[in-house]
This record gives sequence, structure tokens and C-alpha cells, in this order.
Amino acid sequence: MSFKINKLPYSYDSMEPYIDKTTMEIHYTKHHMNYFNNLNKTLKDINLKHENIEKLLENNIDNKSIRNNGGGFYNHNLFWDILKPVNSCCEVNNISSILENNIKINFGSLDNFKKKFHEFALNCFGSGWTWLCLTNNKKLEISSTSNQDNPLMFNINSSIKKYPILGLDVWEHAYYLKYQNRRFDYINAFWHIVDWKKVSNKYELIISNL
Ligand code: MN3
Repeated sequence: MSFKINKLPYSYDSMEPYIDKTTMEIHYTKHHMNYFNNLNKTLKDINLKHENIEKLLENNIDNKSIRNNGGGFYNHNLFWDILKPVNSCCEVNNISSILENNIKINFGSLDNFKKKFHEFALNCFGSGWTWLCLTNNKKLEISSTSNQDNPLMFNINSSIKKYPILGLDVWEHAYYLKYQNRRFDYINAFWHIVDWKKVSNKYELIISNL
């Protein structure tokens, strides 16, 4: 059984001016597609059956191709999912009070959370991702991972399990055409296109299963 790829639910130019059309198009049709194809090829080659992408990543960290390509496939799916087109209506994209309350408990305020997340994203050395995760003890944690790793991959060896609800791609391919070396500006731009409703839905789904 192979994974299916979702079409982007918006056009490549719908994140303008925060993420440019060419970057979105190359990012989705080349980078994401490559991870997707390589993941399915690997699963076919080793004849591996799997339940879902999360379990696959949690249980196969020692397989380099699953780690890199499965990670890339999962990470980008999450990233596309939590972005909203610039011209979409604002109120439907609002954060839920239940998530905002937990952010206040863990970070003091939504603004403080964004500042702290920004620091992590800026200081993520080389290529990687910065995450907001819900933990199995119902806390919210910010972390960064290298390459196409994500926090799910480290759950199996940890008593604290982390489940991503928000992720930012800080590989240069995600921003270089428009921002060149200015990752700082790219991170600031990101907040304009986060779909907080989607992030809230992920939060609520995960917490209801803890
Ligand atoms: Mn990417």
C-alpha cells in the first residue's frame, strides 16, 4: 500500500506577498513530490506494510530513507495544512480559546509564544524545522529538528511523547528566492499565513486521544 499525495487546497500565488508563487510551486512540485515518490518507492522495495505515516515514522527511525523521505512527506503535509491564503476570511482562521489558554499557561501569551518560536526557528542551524508540539502530559513545547526529522521520530525512546500541531520549514528552499539570507523576515512573514483554526483542530484532536 502506498501513500497518496494531496493537492494543495490553494493556488501557488495565494501566500503572496509572504511566500512567493515560484517558491510555493517549486516547493510543492519538486521538493515535496520527491519525498513522496521516494517514500513510496522505499516501502515498495522493502515490502513494508504500515498503518499510518505517524506510526511509520515513530517505528522506523533506523531506516534512512523512511526517516528522510517519510519525514519530508509528513512535515510538508503538515506545513501545507496549517497555511491559509492571504485573502481568506480572518475570523474562521482564529485560534480556539482552549488552545490559546494552554499557550498562555505555557508561554505567558500568544505574543511571547511567537517570540520564543521565532528564536528557535532563527537558531535552527542549517536545514531543519521548528515545531510546536502537544506532549502526552498536555504541555506545549517548542523544539527544532534537523534535516527532515520531526519530534514523532523520538517518541519511542522517550517518556515524554511529542505530537506536532504547528511546523515551520526553515530549509533555505522554503524562502531563499524571496528572502535570500533573511530568515528573520521569512519567520515574521509566516505569522501572517498561519491558519490558527487548523492548528487548533489538530490540538483538540490530539488532546482528546491522550
Ligand atoms: Mn521544504
